[in-house]
Amino acid sequence: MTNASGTHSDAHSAPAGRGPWSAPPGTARINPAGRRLVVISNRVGSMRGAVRAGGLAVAMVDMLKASGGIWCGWSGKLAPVSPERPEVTQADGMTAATIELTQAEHDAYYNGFANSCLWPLFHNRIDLTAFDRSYYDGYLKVNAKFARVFAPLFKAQDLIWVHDYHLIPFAQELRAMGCRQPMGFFLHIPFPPRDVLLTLPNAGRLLQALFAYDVIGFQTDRDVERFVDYVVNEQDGRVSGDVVTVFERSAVVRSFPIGIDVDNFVQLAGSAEAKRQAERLATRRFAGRQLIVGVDRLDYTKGLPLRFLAYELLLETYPETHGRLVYLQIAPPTRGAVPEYAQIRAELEGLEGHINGRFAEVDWTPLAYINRAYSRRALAGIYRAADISLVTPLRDGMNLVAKEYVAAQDPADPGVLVLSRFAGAAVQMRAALIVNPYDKVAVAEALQTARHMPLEQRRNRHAELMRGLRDYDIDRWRTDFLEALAAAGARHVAAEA
Ligand code: ADQ
Repeated sequence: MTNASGTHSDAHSAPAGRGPWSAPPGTARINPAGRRLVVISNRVGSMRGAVRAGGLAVAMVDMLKASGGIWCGWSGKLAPVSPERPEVTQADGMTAATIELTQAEHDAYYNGFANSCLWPLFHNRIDLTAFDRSYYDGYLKVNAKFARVFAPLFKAQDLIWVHDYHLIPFAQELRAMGCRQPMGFFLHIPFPPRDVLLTLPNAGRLLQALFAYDVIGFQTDRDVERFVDYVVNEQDGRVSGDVVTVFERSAVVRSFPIGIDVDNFVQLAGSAEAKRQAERLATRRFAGRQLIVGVDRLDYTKGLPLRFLAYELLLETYPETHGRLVYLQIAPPTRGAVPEYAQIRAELEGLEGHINGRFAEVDWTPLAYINRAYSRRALAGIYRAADISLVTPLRDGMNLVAKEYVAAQDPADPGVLVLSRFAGAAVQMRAALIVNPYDKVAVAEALQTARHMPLEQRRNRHAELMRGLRDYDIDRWRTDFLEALAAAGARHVAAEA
């Protein structure tokens, strides 16, 4: 692992949870040193919604409750006129502050610049990237509005943690209003290579906006390297240790690979609902057959058409799989207003029909493709029942499904993870079967290897993967980030004194 300076990063090797607000393992470790935490993301998760939405939202809520913090963002609702004041609600020691957006704001900011421009671009899909100036204007306006509406809620001692590509210019807007709190930004998606980023007409301005933050966090050291490559070679930036200086500002730039709440997922997999779900799969639909599972948001970055084709190739190459293997792909639709998402949906339906039409028998359907979301518990049961998990994104910041699958396994008889080398998770999960998702022959062969992997090898790989999951879990991710942010804030104070 290398960091911004090309030296060994401590992001993966520092002891977990040793921050000023760390308590012994097993107790709530998050207590931001007397400072209140403010989280800003596109959408705000409610506590009930957070449990459904998964580990990340739960981790945020825990952290906010521990500091009496605030979570700010879009309410998820559209209104004819967007208000200038947030709706503030309080529950269980945390505050949620939300605003509604107009359809036009949402179209330009969310469907437009965030999801039709930055999302494809950062995932190396220049071919799908819509460079529309009106999208960028709308994006800047909504970021400015977020800053205007939420800033009155912030206190001088707060730590401000901003999430993801929707909100890159948010801190710059706050700074222009005179806010001096420590501000950190975490990018959940990959950072693109320099040549890809340079296709964005306003890349320089966007990158300059990032330097209003004190800490800029990425999923992996590869993302850090790509970011530094751009800043040094295109903007004359300087790097010293993990501090990058450019545009007359300095920021700490580091990787903070996101993890999961491992024990919670182990417990979920042992819950009554998970067991019911697993039994349902084992005794009814997939009785006596090996099960491959894929769980992804329906998104063109997840590599689903190629994955279907790799499965088809497996069925074609190894006729002994017929009647003995089922691939269950769960993919709930997202971002329906962006045309590429409707296209991928239609493409997958066509491929599903083609594969089942070609290979199915009256008593066997080789591919089950389901477009719905499941509860965390049901999902844990599905993972547990699966002999193989197929996680083959073409590009992914991290990929939490790979981690959840491993945590849900029975250590005595674990399944096998087949994982794309282009998921951030592949950096840590070397004991998975790592594949090139563009190479359907390699993916089909990995599936065949997984089908026949001896128990001892499965156990060894699983144990190693679990060690990695526990070493860098969600608690360490949030603690490391907040420590870096608090330290950057302390340096500010010292510099200004
Ligand atoms: P995503 O692109 O959404 O996240 P991922 O990391 O796999 O990708 O997270 C998806 C989450 O949604 C998982 O927790 C999964 O369990 C859940 N999920 C998926 N399908 C589901 C279904 N049918 N029912 C219920 N739950 C479902 C972005 C980045 C990733 C990065 C994360 C976190 O694109 O690279 O890992 O943020 O930083």
